[in-house]
Amino acid sequence: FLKQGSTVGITCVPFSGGQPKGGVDDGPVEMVRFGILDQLQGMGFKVELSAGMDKYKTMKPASDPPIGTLKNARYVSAAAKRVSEQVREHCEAGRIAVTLGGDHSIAMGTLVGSTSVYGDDLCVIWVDAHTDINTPETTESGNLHGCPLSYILGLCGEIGRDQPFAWVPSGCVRKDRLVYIGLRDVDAAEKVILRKHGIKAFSMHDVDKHGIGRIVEMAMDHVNKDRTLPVHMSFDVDALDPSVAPATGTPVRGGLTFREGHYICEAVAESGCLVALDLVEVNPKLGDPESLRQTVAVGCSLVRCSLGERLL
Ligand code: 5AB
Ligand code: MN
Ligand code: MN
Ligand code: MN
Repeated sequence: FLKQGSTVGITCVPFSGGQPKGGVDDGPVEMVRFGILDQLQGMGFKVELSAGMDKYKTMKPASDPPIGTLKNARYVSAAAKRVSEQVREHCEAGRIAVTLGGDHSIAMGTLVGSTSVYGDDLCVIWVDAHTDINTPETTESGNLHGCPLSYILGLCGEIGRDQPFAWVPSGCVRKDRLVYIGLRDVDAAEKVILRKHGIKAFSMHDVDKHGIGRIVEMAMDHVNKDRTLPVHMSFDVDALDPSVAPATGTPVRGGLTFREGHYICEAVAESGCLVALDLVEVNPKLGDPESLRQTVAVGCSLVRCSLGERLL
């Protein structure tokens, strides 16, 4: 994994269709402008960038009426399908697949891409204030960035398995290979889903109680006891406290500190198991220029740490 591959495959996904706020589609370009590609090259990686990032903006179908409460379902599906192909190519070539979002609905694509190569060995560490596990039946907002995991784990009812998402191999990630860190805003219906399926989750309460070092160890022990399986980390920047990452669409108070967020990334890098990373929900249009700079900078720094940048 991280040790063997020295090439990082980056997929920029300027996409905001999984939620209502414009601007999150500018996340990737701002991170590139901030220098993430050069920074990774500076760390000694060869960097391969997926082609055609502008194409995402042109994929919006002429007509995309709601399916149940789901908004932009066809648009999200088309974008996520393309993401899945780009991530699969990187994984097939043995590159570490880094996807810069965009809203979190694109994780439907990144996880289909990584599991299509690594199969159900793949472990998922989902760092987020939210669980993003609403089904098309339970989502109240109808925003698909709150739903990707229900599709991936195969928890959707009929609406989810039907078009336009029939291409998603439902159940491609095993429920016992998913673990959450950072939760503090979970919908009632999502709590029922977690309990029903016994999905392992560490909330901010658990982080306060045990400390981040212990939490990451427990999370890894749950999904990857021997530290031999491939890991896909999906990092929603809103896992961080809004004082650390203010420019994001659904901020929630009481999040991870700057160091706690970085510690997770450093520990995952140290495990040597990382094969794919998503960094999503950076929205440069929300807040003043300083909030923007701070959030983009922290996003880039989380990516570098996940790929092994060391303090000493
Ligand atoms: B994010 C909420 N649960 O379904 C919903 O930012 C929020 O990718 C989802 O974690 C937040 O709309 C999605 C209320
Ligand atoms: Mn979130
Ligand atoms: Mn999320
Ligand atoms: Mn969010």
